[in-house]
Amino acid sequence: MTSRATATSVAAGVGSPSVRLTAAVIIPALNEEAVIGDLVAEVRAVGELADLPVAIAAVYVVDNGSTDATGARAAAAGATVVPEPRRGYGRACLSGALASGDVDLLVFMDGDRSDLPADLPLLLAPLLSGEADLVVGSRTMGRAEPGSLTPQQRVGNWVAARLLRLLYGVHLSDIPSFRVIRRRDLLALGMSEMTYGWPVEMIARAAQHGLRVREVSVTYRKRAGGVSKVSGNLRASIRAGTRIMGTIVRCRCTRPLHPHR
Ligand SMILES: Nc1nc2c(ncn2[C@@H]2O[C@H](COP(=O)(O)OP(=O)(O)OP(=O)(O)O)[C@@H](O)[C@H]2O)c(=O)[nH]1
Ligand SMILES: [Mg+2]
Repeated sequence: MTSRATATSVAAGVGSPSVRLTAAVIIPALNEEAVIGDLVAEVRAVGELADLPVAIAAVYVVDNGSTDATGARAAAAGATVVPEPRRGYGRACLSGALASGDVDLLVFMDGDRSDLPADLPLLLAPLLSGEADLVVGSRTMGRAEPGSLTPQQRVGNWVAARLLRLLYGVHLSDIPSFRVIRRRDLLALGMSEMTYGWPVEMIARAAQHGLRVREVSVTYRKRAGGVSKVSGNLRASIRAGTRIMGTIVRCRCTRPLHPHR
């Protein structure tokens, strides 16, 4: 892991190959003790790659009120644990973003080890070359392992992506968990959605702010352990789907909150 002190940190330098930007990886986690240690180790291994174009300053696991050993296992694997007892996927992501301090980029990925940290360079490339401001990893365009996405997830994500295209002109094939954005851009979006609407709010608000949203193909793995909280549960899936669609429409009709600092 490269410390921030050893990396040149110039936020305005995105697009300049001579500047090595810093990144914080933020992992929201609720009862993921079975997999969180391995995931943090994978992220740290990617951080050690000599040719990684950014310096990973820290890995933040936001422990969202877990009742198992998620926090302890994340810490043992080398993550900085951010306690966020108020439940909600979006709330956990925002707490991680606010805790991350003065880094250039924020990387978000799920805590169930479905996203592949080794794909990080693919997500970074369009942002570092100056072609994009928010990059998301499409699982449907890439390689989703059999069983990693349920049919209802695929249909729901497709509908959400069409709605985003219709209302915001953003062309995406998926609403994924793996994302990269400049920290200052994220905080300027004034994010307010605290549950599963967070990813679509990020995309909608980014489009409203004139940020360029791009997707790249990534690999998506089947949850390696622990209990499925959303996609494997019909009621939770309907609740999440309703929240996601409602957020897309709400963002079209309302102004964002004041920027976070
Ligand atoms: N459900 C839920 N997940 C949370 C919460 N806070 C953080 N998370 C984490 O958010 C990530 C996404 O949730 P998942 O349970 O993987 O949702 P999913 O990928 O749609 O479905 P499954 O993987 O089948 O459970 C995981 O890392 C969770 O541990 C929360 O309040 N509720
Ligand atoms: Mg999952």
